[in-house]
Amino acid sequence: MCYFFNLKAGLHGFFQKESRRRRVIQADCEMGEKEEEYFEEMPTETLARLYVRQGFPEKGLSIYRKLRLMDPANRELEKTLEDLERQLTGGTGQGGGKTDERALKTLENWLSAIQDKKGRLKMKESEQNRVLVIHGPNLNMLGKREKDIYGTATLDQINAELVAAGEEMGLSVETFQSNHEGDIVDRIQAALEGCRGIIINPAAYTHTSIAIRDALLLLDIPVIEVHLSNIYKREPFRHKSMTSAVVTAQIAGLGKQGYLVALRAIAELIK
Ligand code: CA2
Repeated sequence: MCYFFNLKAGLHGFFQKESRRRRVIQADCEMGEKEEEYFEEMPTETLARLYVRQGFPEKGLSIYRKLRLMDPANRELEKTLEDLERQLTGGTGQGGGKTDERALKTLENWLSAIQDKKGRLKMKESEQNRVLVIHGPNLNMLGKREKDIYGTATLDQINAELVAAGEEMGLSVETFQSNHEGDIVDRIQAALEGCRGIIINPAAYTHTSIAIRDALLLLDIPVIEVHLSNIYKREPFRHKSMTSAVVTAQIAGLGKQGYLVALRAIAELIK
């Protein structure tokens, strides 16, 4: 009796193993891989995990696929397989693509991650390098009147050039124009918060404003005074600047180029 049961159990085991082996072979054939491989290598989750961990995810994937065919109701296995396929195909969920297509996709993902990171770093860098450009009274009329003295470019054009040049230099350029002395003082005071440099054309206030001079004295960042015209070649009342003695440097007579020279100088000074 005992022998009979042992024999029955043995046969049962043999048939179970055999049918499992057949399913493996069938899985193998379905995937177009070689039959012999599976006699050498019995697919188990441990083996699949090992392959993935050791840096052979494709091998691991192939074993997981076979395991799924053998145990299609295993939800956990299904999920592991999906995750691995997603990793290998860069999130497309297609597991059957060619290896080089997958490699390309992975490289593309890496590249876009690197580009994102680079963009964020560049943004951070320029956010940290804020430079303020202040234009005093009547400069909003540039390019509209007195073109022979101040040039043909409008204030908007000058500002756009400065913003673009700033981007090239890793600077975030903010521009501000006001016809009111107190507003200019307020803006200079606000620059105490995180601004790395100032370019200022105080226009007519150059020759009169002790308030702007005092405000500039509060700062310990590079400040460059710019004038479109050469004020020393003009009427005597323009020869005196209230601000020149409290700024880092003064540029006069280069037209709109003077602002770009000043920006380059600030970029160098804050490096
Ligand atoms: O040369 C400069 O940049 C000045 O700062 C310009 C001031 C002037 O008072 C300074 O002495 C030198 C004047 C800016 C007035 O801008 C205008 C632009 C177009 C039309 C009329 C005025």
